[in-house]
Amino acid sequence: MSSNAFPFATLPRTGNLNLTPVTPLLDSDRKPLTKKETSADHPTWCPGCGDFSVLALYFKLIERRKLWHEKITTVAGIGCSSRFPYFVQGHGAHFIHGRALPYASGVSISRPDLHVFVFGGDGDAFSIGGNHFTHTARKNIKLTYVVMDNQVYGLTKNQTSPTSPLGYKSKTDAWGSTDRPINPVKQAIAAGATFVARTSAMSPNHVLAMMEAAMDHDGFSFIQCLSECVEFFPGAFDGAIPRKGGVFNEIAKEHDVTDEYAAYKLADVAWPGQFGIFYKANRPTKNANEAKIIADHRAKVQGMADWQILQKNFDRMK
Ligand SMILES: Cc1ncc(C[n+]2csc(CCOP(=O)(O)OP(=O)(O)O)c2C)c(N)n1
Ligand code: SF4
Ligand SMILES: [Mg+2]
Repeated sequence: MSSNAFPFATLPRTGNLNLTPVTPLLDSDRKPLTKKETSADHPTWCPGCGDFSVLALYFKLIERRKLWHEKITTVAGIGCSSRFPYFVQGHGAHFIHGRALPYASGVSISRPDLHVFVFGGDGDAFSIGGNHFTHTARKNIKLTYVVMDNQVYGLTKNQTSPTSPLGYKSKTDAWGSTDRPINPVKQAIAAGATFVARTSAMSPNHVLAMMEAAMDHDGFSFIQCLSECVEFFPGAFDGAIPRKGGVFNEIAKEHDVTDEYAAYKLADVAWPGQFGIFYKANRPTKNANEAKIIADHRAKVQGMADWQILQKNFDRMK
């Protein structure tokens, strides 16, 4: 056949195409990624923003847990905190405001080899995304959701959020908020989340411990992480920062994390409250349930062509 039949084959090569076979690298031979290899764009947060600390600890988690670029999956909605995926070198998506969880659920169910991390803010999670939070929790989708709670809408420059305290003055509540704030930990437990924890960006070792425990949990793991907005709500969490005269009360070792009612009660302790794992339960994930339905169905139609499967379904509907 003349080369004219395949004109594209005669095009000059622009790249350096190396066709020498390469020996696949074994995971055991790969080195953990360093912060330098994991960081992407320079974060655009205000100097001193609590979100820097959460990002640094995510890099640390990636290094400790030997997640390589092709396994890193970082999803977020919209907000200052939700800019997170831009700063991480790996798979990621900056999705629609409040809709990070449905998107991440699809990734989680279709790619069981990945652990999906979702980062976002209190507005993204509990205002516009409030319904998705409830349903992702009750469905027990396997992923880790870290809400960087600064008790304000930061990106849009100071509106009252669902976690802003009573009396908080903002552009939407010039005379102080009169709306009772939600308690994210209580909300998560009530919605059916199977791992519920609280931490603070000002306690780095604690954040890392919570993220590691969340990652190891087979189900929906939720972490409320207090993260100060130094621009619009400075000093919001001083009461939980020991070097500022506050107290960081870790949950007592005796607390039974499988006791839902005890967890709920503990979550209700007045500000600055308690920090650590409130609740943890083993329940089947939607990932496992869906995988079983698919496997059972595949077993029933084994050996059949696609059109035969379709015909069978049509016949059943007659
Ligand atoms: C559908 C839609 N509604 C409203 C907005 C405007 N908006 C962008 S971020 C945001 C709130 C962000 O607050 P939060 O989730 O607490 O994140 P933070 O900036 O505080 O980290 C709002 C209302 C939007 N982008 N899309
Ligand atoms: S506005 Fe607040 S939340 Fe946003 S980057 Fe600045 S300090 Fe952080
Ligand atoms: Mg916020």
